[in-house]
Amino acid sequence: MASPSPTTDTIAALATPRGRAALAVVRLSGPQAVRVADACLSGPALAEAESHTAHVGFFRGAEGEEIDRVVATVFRAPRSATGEDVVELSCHGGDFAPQLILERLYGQGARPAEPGEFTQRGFLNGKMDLAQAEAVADLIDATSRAAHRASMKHLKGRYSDRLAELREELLELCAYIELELDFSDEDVDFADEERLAGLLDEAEALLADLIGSYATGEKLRDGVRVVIGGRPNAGKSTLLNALVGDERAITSPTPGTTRDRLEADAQIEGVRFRFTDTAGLRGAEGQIEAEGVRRAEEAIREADVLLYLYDLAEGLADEERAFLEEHAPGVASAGGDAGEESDGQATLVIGNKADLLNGEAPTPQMNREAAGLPHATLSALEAARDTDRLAPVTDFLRETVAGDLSRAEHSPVVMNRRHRRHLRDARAAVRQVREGLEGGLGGDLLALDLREALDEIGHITGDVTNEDVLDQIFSRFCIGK
Ligand SMILES: Nc1nc2c(ncn2[C@@H]2O[C@H](COP(=O)(O)OP(=O)(O)OP(=O)(O)O)[C@@H](O)[C@H]2O)c(=O)[nH]1
Ligand SMILES: [Mg+2]
Repeated sequence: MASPSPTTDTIAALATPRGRAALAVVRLSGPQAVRVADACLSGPALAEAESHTAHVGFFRGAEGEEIDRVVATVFRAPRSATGEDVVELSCHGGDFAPQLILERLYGQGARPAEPGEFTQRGFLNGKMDLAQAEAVADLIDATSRAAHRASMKHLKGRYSDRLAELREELLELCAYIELELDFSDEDVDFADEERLAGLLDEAEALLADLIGSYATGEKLRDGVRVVIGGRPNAGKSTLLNALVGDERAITSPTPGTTRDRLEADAQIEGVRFRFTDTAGLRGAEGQIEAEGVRRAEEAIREADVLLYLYDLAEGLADEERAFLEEHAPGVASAGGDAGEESDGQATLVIGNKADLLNGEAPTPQMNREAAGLPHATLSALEAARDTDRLAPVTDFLRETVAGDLSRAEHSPVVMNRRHRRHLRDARAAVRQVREGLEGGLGGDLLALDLREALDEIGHITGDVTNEDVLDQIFSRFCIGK
């Protein structure tokens, strides 16, 4: 994006999607917003209008012809979303009125807004910090109720509050080190060192908590990746179809029907689950099949959750049990763990085709075969017709995100990779302070590392930033936002 000059340019854009609709909204922001709108409107004189008032009038073309009847709402600087004068024109939707209106506004001196430019101006004018501005984009991009809820919380500033808390903590440390102590001095009071170590612990704990929350944030933002694995003919594709309520995958009694990964989505409890059906795992016979198996294994490695299917009548083969032990160490993580790297793969072993057992309960031997992992019996075929029968699977899936949902409800979760990077760098800097302290480093050097940690936090909130980064962030937005 060209470098913004919010004090001079007036920008205009359509804030609603193009195409057939009852209404559309065209936004104007900048010092000339009111003048430009007034030049095109007959009826109200916005120049005299008070802030936060709405006015009905005709929007006219260059020749004075009527283009549309609109409602113009005026927001005066600084009490607007951008902090500048803003006029919002509600016009009729469709392909023509909004475009004609925009062209006329451009003719009067407004220029087309870049993606995210309205929000960027709001940020530059102190209306919100960068983390909140990014939450606006997340809110628009949300593909599930859970993601929407989490971004809404960020927008309301709860995440920014937590970052402010962290900043305070680091500033206190800085002050302590810079002003009060010289740790290279032999006579440093033991109590002072204790206090400093305590402050470092608190800062590190706050950072660890935020960094650890990214695993949850990622699941809420992109969905939980669930892979359906198992041998050929186990009923994987049948289960996928049942889970998404649609005949997405081809099923057939011929083993080896599915050759490639196939993805389909479903929402459970407001969370998006992204299911991947895979080729059956077996010693491959041909090149295509070998590639299918390779892709299946890759999908299994990448997933948050593995649903491993086998045919109850056949039981689990030795190599399957070995596979399960290797790929799923039994860490049925609920995702609520604060540790960063400990998010193991939740695995449910499913004995399928229970309908063929003629009502016989699965034998203890079958349960033993689950390699110590959670186990359920199912008839994917019947579940496809009657979704209530999917309960053993959907209950398990619900359980795997229960920790994430409760975490997102009670504390801020990091949903942004850029933020995680800065948080990790901040943690590295704090760790360096601790090492420096142990190595008897002088206070001025320790303070340098702390300043670096503070800078990293500043990059998230936008207190420390540069134009390129801002451009990159705001270019993710839609035009008109
Ligand atoms: N009776 C019964 N048949 C089932 C059940 N689940 C799947 N089947 C049948 O088993 C056969 C194989 O099912 P698929 O879903 O294609 O199996 P798959 O695991 O995807 O097989 P590949 O793609 O070849 O690896 C089909 O004929 C299904 O109708 C079940 O619960 N009960
Ligand atoms: Mg299949």
